[in-house]
Amino acid sequence: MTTQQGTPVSDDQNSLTIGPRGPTLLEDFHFREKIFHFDHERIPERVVHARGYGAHGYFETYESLSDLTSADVFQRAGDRVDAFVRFSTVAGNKGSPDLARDVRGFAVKLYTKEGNWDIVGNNMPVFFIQDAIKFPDLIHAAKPEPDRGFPQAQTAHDNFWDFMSLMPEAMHMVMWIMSDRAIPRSFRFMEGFGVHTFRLVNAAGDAKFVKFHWKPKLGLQSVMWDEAVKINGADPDFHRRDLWHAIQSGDYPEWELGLQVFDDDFADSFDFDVLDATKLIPEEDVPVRKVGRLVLDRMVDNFFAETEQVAFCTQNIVPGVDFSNDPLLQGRNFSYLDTQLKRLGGPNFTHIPINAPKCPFRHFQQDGHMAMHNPTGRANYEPNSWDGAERGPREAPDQGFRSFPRSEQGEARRVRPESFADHYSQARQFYVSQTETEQQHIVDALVFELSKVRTANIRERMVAHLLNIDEDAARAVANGLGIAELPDRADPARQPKTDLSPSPALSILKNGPERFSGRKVGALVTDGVDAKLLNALRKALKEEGAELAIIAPTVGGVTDSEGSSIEVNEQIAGGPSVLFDAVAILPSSDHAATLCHEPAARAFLTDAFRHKKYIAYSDAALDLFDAAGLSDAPDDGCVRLSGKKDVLSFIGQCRSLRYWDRDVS
Ligand code: HDE
Repeated sequence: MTTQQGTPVSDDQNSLTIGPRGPTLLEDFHFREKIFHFDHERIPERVVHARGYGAHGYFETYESLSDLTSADVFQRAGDRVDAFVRFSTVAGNKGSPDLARDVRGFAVKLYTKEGNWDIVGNNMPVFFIQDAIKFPDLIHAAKPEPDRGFPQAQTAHDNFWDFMSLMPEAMHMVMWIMSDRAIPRSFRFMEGFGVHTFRLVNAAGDAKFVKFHWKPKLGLQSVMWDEAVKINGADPDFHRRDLWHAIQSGDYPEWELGLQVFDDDFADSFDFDVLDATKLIPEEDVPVRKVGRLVLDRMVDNFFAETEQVAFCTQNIVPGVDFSNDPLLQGRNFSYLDTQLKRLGGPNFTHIPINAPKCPFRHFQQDGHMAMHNPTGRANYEPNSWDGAERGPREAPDQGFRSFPRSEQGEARRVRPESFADHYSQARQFYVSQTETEQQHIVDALVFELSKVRTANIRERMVAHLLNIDEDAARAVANGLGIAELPDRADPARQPKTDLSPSPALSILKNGPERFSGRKVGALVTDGVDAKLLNALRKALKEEGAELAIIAPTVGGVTDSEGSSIEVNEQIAGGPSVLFDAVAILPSSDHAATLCHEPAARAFLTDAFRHKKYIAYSDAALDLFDAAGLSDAPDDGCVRLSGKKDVLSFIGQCRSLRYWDRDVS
């Protein structure tokens, strides 16, 4: 061990004092340096998206897109560039739980040969507001109320819904955040969206509009709200642990990059303005073309150095990509550079390895706090008349980034475009595109959140907006809130369209996985567990690409029916069923009573049942069903395991993730 200066350290246990009990000496430079450094370990957390988790990987292009864009990353099939991704929640602070009802950030940095390209997206394709000038208000309203400092990582409070109810433009996004999209099962099972319309520009200078999509290979999956609440208690790091575990065990998560490409004609004919970030373009109207894949295959070496210090900036684009006039995007292009200065403390944050380009870079920018790369040689300006190495870099008119030469004109005014005035049509389209189960979840979420709102007026204003979206939903929410008389419908700036076709791509349940891979079964076992059955289950899950976790009365291990010792992953109280996608209840007949007397074991089963999970069980488990008050429970979503065939049919069922038809009333 040395000091930061490299001086060898002889004693790191005791500070330097006069005599064994005397005062500490100022000359103890080792102590002074150690404490000084510790005192300065923190940097400001991100003002939004503070809680996040990052991983490394690569992006691979499927085919040349040179007809569409000159971006180097898309020129050659099979080309790979390094990538870094940070997933996040928005409202909570750095220590907030992973399963907050919230939008998830999906920020991707591609280290291309022509510079870093950041696609700083979310897991929802639309946003709350149309103009960046409202962003501070939105975030202030969502974060803890300033006088009391709570609630943390929750939108279920008066300030948030007060603001929402006064912002009709937010209604589409309200439907998204009240849907199961806001409580994903894992980062691995969620989509990402660039949200804004961007441009792709080819070598000839022809431009098309584009929207970016990330499609998870494992399909979409979310949890239920009651599970989310319980997961937050049982494992507040559920999402980061999931990503860590998947990557460490070699099960690398993968997303495909999809492009929705369209031209001015489509933009002009589309029902909504493509510059309005509260609108999406249904995939049924403009299909998503898959052009490459993103694979995450390496965790960071150090969380702070990489995940905390990574600086995403929407303005980091590369030749062949350009912005649109979306006013939200334009505002972000200002904000991200600004925020990095505050967070990372100086203008040289690109010198931090995670932010540095991996391609050669040369410029005349110099000095400043913590400067690591300064120009070498004599010239630090251009033009200059020096030769050779002293001359320094020069601009490259042919290869360098050129903004798409669009023409703009008009008066400088503060005005919201007329074409942004429809606030309800796509909110309705989203709602009617959901399955009945998903619609019920949206209604339940609205009732839950608005029931936390103390001001009756605010609750009513929200119902007044819902009446413009779907009358049945509005009535159901009003009922849930105990509003006897429906308020008048909110006065819309433009009459909503009620005839937009449903878009199946907007539903999670219509876009689930084909297999159970990447998921986990929790098996609740006791001593004497049927060895053959457990092995068959473990083997079949492995073949499916899924995992088995063993939950038992003690963590010290259990002995199976053949006398072998089985490693236990969780003690019952620490491994509730909310942590698993499906469960197996496999006590031996000699020890079933132990489970029946254990409240956590009964809760394991009742929760799995209530959360509509597939449940495999052995004969002896029926005692636990009785003890849990579920004597009549075994239904078509419960599979009695007596041999290998049953194991396979259980896994076959698990592929549909939940038994939504279960009646839990
Ligand atoms: Fe952000 N956003 N944002 N945002 N955002 C930040 O930049 C901002 C918006 C998004 O993992 C901040 O580095 C404004 C939309 C992600 O490090 C800040 C507006 C979308 C992340 C900022 C928006 C996003 C951020 C805070 C309204 C989806 C986390 C820390 C115009 C398309 C990136 C930071 C990471 C972070 C500003 C709206 C996504 C303050 C002004 C829309 C994923 O610059």
